[in-house]
Amino acid sequence: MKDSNSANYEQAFKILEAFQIEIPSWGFANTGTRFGKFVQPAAATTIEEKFADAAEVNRLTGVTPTMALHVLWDLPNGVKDVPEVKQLEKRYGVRAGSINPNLFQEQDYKYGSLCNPSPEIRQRALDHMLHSIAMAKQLESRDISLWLADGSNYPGTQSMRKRIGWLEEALQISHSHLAPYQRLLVEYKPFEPAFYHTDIADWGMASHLAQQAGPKARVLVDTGHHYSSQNIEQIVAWLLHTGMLGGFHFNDRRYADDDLTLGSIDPYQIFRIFHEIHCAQSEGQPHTVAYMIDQSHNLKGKIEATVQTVATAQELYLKAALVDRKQLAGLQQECDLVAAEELFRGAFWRDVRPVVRAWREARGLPVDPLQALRASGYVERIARERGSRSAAVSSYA
Ligand code: PSV
Ligand code: MN
Repeated sequence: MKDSNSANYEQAFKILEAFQIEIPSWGFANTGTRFGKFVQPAAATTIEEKFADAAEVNRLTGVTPTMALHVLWDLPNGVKDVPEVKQLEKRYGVRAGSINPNLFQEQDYKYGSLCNPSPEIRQRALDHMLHSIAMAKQLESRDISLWLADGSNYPGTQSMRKRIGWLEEALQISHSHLAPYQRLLVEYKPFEPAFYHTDIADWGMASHLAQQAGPKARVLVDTGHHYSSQNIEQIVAWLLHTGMLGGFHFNDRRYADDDLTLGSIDPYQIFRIFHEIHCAQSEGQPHTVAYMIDQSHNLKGKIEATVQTVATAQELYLKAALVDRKQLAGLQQECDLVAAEELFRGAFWRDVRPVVRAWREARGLPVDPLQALRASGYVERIARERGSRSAAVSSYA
């Protein structure tokens, strides 16, 4: 793409216009590792502060109109908190996005939630699911995004097969409570906090459960939830092919689920994932794919890391869209490996930053959102205002 070629700019602008990404409320709160927490004076400690930070990211980037909410962290009083969230939506111009039930914090869930051997605890977990769906309806949120911490640590201590059945049943019941416009996204993760078996360990299990649950259930791919060197774009290709891709939790990782800034370790991987999605779309397979971020930073500034992630996602999405897919298909057909690879890699190496800057300018957005954030003094101001409170809060929320 030549920077001076206005036709190409027009195409690129259309692509950028179509891209939005959801930011997580928990990305603005204090967080840490299981060894400790490094508090930041600018961290949000209330739902209002999270909305304010989300609004700042949206002001700077223009592509983050929704914020994912985690039920116990953001809506601790359940539906009673909905009116406040609605007011905050209006005040800050950011809507509630996906609703994330929380089935991993209560003491009852030590041996599992929806897969707990105790019918009472399973019922409690199911009630929480239904309550989360009800809240999502009141907030007009489309996606209920389910991640389970369920699993076991020692072989022979749980019946994996019984637990599959319990899960199927719970997800079917949950699905039957969805409004027509809603979806149930099933997230998988191979380990942590359970280390012997996880009840929804991979995309195959998630896809099976989603299909059993009903037609509005899909799979959620968290890029951090894979073994090292796993081919995530192939998983994405399969989920697209089978119509089961629901969305992403984007982050990057070097080892386990370490929630690093998107593209910081392997931007080529995200490019390859986006390429699969663009291919499916251009082949006339419409998919509703929710792009979401799942990162909680404790070393980088939270707002800065979020803006950095959003800008990186836009660049990689655009690069992947600019692959000449027609030409690539021809080269693949001829098995011209080197030419195909060069064409593919060539798109990855293209510097799309000038066109993204031009698009921001055309939209009246700051041309360099990171620089604009620094110049705005927003982080310094909230650090002054929130400082002592933020240091005193020692939980995720
Ligand atoms: C679990 O590791 C997870 O990816 C789930 O999506 C949770 O909701 C989120 O992280 C919490 O940070
Ligand atoms: Mn996740």
